Amino acid sequence: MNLTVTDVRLTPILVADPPLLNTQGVHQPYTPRLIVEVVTADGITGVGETYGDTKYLELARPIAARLPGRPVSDLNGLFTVADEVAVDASRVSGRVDVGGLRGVQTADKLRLSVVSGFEVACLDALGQSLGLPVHALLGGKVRDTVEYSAYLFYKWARHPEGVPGEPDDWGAALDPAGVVEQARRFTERYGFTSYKLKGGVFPPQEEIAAVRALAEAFPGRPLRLDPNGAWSVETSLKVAAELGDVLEYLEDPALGTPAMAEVAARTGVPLATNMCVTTFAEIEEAFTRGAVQVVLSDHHYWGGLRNTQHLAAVCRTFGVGVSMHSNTHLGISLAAMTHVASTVPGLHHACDSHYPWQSEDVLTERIAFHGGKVAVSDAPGLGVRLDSDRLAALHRRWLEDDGTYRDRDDTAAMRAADPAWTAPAVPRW
Ligand code: GKR
Ligand code: MG
Repeated sequence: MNLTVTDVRLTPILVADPPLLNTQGVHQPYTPRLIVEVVTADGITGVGETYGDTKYLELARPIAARLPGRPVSDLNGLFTVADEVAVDASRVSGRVDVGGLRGVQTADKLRLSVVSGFEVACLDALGQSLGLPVHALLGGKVRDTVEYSAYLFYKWARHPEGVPGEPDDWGAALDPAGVVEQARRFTERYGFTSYKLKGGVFPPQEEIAAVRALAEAFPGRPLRLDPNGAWSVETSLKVAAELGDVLEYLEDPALGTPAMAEVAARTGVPLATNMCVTTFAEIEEAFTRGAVQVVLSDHHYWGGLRNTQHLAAVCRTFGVGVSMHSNTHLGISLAAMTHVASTVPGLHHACDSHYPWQSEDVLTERIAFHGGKVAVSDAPGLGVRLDSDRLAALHRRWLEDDGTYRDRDDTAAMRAADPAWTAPAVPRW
């Protein structure tokens, strides 16, 4: 067996995304993703997926160039290689990360997000070489299925007039009835039994009404509301008081650890985050101040599957829960999320996934949800196969794009409908 990397292919693509609303604006009709292929001397190809915006691509290229000749098993070496690559200062200084949802952009956060795509591809190649599933390389699964929640969004029926985009059959969801209807469809199509509503779009009373309507339609089911830090401490406390009896947790009601700590100190409703704990350096303050009760990992920005396991271990040590949130992603990332989630003990909350919103994928077979769960694959590697024709078609879309969609910008996308739109000041309410 020869585990030496002989080739690395990077393919940026644009994938169709519906007009989902969030506090920043609306999803673009096409979202950039980067597909990573790592080829070994034995001709085995491992696949990974991460953000595909220009700043990630710029960093992925020099890292890819340094991998041939190294073994795919050298996962720690990926971090060393990434550290050797300089990050263009203009990509990080004074910029906010991931549409403003992950604090200030730093060179380290950029590097970790890129490393995650290579780590997953190397694990896939290594698993295929050894005849072992990725979960076995991570120490073994402790469950056979991973539960996901329906990820509900306020949504327009279609992208704004004059904007290209693929049609979808989800319809609009702009009020409590629309949200409940969307949740019903999620349940019918995928069997989800817990629900997360992306908030921060409408005034809190309207979003409270939507969660109440969900509680009536699905009594006893776990519900979450995530306004991405759009509320003040006082507003967060009012929402917690009004919805405390039906919420599993409130996700990032207020922005930043100090505000979250204040909310946490004055409510019994658990708080979850994927915004104020996004790096290992942010853990100490958040945990010692009791700011969060659940950390939602995202293996892309935590630097991969093994770092997600490390995060889970730290959370366990401090009695803080762990689960996962998601961003627009395809099946390779869902497979990776499922493998790592299967290895995490004490996963008490369903992970969320954007995958049902993605009508397109680069796999030969879509990953299926049954009863809201994904079965953990025991096939070697991730257990997925790349469809090279689909990959080429989505790459062609990226090549033909004039640059409008190569960098995700929900605020700019909203301006197509409302030219005066600017991302609202936080807190908005
Ligand atoms: O896709 O609109 C979105 C989400 O708001 C995403 O960007 C967030 O990162 O889903 C994420 C979250 O849980 O905050
Ligand atoms: Mg969130």
